[in-house]
Amino acid sequence: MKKPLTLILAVLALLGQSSLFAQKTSLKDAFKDKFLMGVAVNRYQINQSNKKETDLITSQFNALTAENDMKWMHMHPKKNTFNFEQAHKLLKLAKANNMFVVGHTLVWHSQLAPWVFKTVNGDTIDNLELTHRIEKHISTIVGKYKGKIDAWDVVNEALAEDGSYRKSLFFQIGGEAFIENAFRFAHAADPDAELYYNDYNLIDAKKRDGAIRIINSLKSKNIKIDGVGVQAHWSLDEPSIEDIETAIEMYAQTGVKVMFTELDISVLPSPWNSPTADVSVRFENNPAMDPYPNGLPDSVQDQLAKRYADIFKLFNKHSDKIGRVTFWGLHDGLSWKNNFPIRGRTDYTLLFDREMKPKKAFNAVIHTVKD
Ligand code: 9MR
Repeated sequence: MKKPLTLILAVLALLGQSSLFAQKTSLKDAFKDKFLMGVAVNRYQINQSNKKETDLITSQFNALTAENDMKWMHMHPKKNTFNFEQAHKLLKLAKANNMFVVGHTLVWHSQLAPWVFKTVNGDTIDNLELTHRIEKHISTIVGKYKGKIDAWDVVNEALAEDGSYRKSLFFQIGGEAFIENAFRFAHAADPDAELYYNDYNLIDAKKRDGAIRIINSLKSKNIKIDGVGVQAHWSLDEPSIEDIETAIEMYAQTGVKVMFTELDISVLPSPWNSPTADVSVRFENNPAMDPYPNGLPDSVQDQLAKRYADIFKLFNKHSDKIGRVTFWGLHDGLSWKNNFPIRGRTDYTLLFDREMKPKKAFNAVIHTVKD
């Protein structure tokens, strides 16, 4: 009689421990031997306006990215005006909590300042002037944080969906050399900072091959690039685990680290065939496109948890190639997906709900390490 009872008690204790494990373990601790776990923070969070949010950020994550505040329009709004206030505050929060800091982002066609491509007369600048402006932007900002900001998304979204260069004004004026210039200037300003190329849809074969072309081209010219940032704005079924795995392996073969830099999983119907992050495209809202305004049904909650678990199982398998996984927002209420590609919807993209409570997906992610 004694033995079975002891066994039952032991099993019960184990079961209890396993669910307690998920509740008590933080993401950063659970994945400490795998990769960094990061989060994108908004202005209020950088300002530490809400203690509950600050506590969640610092207890769960060990890497920080500014969701908006370090983009060109904020840091360099006029030709001779730089604004360092928010970046300083971000660093303060990060350093006080031993967190890795990613500078997002140096050269991007979006959230730019209107003066960047214009002469004082309103004409479009030439390549030489563009190169000077990119150099000043990068050397001033990266130089200011030399030895403090650990890594930079040097160039963001320079590719079109077919893998060719996006026809942004950076490309139209500067040609493909604007990319290598940006990496050169960043390296010169802080030789120790990690430098990344960052983009969305980087699992799709054509765009993936475009990114590999950029990485190989930089490497062939001896220009430092340390990582590729796969943004990872994904859905419940796209991209497939197989395609994500192929991309991880192919990127790793070029010799760079793979980073998942803006992870979120939308559970809402998409007006497109494939997920994207091109913020210039928007659609009208209607009830069919916004099916869960009052809460997520359990069945979809389960699907989301399973999708997250499948993704993290794959990440764990390839943790030798992955440097960091960053979630694009702290909790569902703050996800940019509530307003994109349709404004005013209710999405459930992240691991914490609108009350900042861990969702099933959180436990599922933690359990991929434990199991
Ligand atoms: O999450 C950001 C959102 O608050 C901004 O309105 C938007 C404007 O372009 O940028 C979002 O972040 C983007 C990131 O900087 C680059 N990759 C795509 C992200 C989602 O648009």
